[in-house]
Amino acid sequence: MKTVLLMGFEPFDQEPVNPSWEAARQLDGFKIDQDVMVVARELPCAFATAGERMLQLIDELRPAMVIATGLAPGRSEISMERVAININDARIPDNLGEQPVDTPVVDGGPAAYFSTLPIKAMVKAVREAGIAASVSQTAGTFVCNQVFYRLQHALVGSAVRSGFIHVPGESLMPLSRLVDGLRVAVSVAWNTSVDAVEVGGQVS
Ligand code: PCA
Repeated sequence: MKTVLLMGFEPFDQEPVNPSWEAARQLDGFKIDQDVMVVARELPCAFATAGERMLQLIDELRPAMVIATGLAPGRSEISMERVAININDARIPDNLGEQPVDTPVVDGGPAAYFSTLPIKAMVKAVREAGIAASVSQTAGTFVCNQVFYRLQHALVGSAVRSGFIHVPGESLMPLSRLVDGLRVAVSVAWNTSVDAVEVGGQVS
């Protein structure tokens, strides 16, 4: 049995729940096909511990694909992130009270990494399921971007594809729709080796 590791975050910024983990946990044990299963795990929302926990999970579970998810409270669409950047710039303290400003995620690392997931195919499939989705050109500069960058840094050059999905707050997308959308996104990510070419992007 192969594993697709799907991660979500604990609550942060005084919110009682984080829909990224609430949705991911509902997909724990979901079989994408006969020999591929989703394993869901929760990450702490702290610069000092989130990346370490993620690397531990990869070590322990030896996943064939890794998808991290996090909450982007103001967004109304499921966002397939294109790029992780090598900068921490926290607007608020994390759950351990740390608030790094303009520090690198990885000292001496490249400026950025691209997702190795088929993000356009994922957006297309989620939209076809009637659920709002888009490609996002920034995962921010808080803990989610840090985890995304460290994930891509750890797996660069490996056969294990990986990436990040930001999810809307619960007032903008009910949890059941989010679970449906993530299920589609994860399945399509696994089953698509060459990304679709779809017009998108932003002029500015
Ligand atoms: N969202 C935050 C961190 C944890 C989460 O769910 C972010 O976008 O960085």
